[in-house]
Amino acid sequence: TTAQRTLVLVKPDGVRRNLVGEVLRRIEAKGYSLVALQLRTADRELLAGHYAEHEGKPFYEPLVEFMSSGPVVAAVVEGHRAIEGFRSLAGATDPTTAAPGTIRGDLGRDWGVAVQQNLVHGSDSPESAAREIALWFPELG
Ligand code: DAT
Ligand code: MG
Repeated sequence: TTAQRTLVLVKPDGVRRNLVGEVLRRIEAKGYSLVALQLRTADRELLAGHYAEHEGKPFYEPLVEFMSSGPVVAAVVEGHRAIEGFRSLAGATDPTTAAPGTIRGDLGRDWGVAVQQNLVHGSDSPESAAREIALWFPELG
């Protein structure tokens, strides 16, 4: 089967800027379905698990600080090749170079804020997706 599940986050900047509906609209317009959805402020323990691959990097501390600064929307999104497909909807990590038409390219701001404030997260592989879904939605496991 080609159906995949991916873990999507609308980061605290997206929630603060009232862009949750816009992000979910783009996901649904693409034809993906929501399997699970929650609004929640993540604690450092959850974020340490989520961003384990980045531990020790210079941007790790500010990233965890930012990600715990307010509520995020966490979603499990399902559809045909949804892992790669949502990464494509999101655009490149840096909003400056993210292509127009993408979430980060259209809506991301990089003036006066750090690059971690790039609105959304999407799992980058089937292994990451399984790990991240288990962290954020243990009841789905
Ligand atoms: P992505 O979110 O596109 O998968 P990533 O996994 O490489 O990017 O990094 C996770 C987050 O960390 C990213 O969304 C923003 C932040 N980040 C990445 N590289 C950074 C850097 N060089 N400086 C500051 N923040 C960075
Ligand atoms: Mg990543």
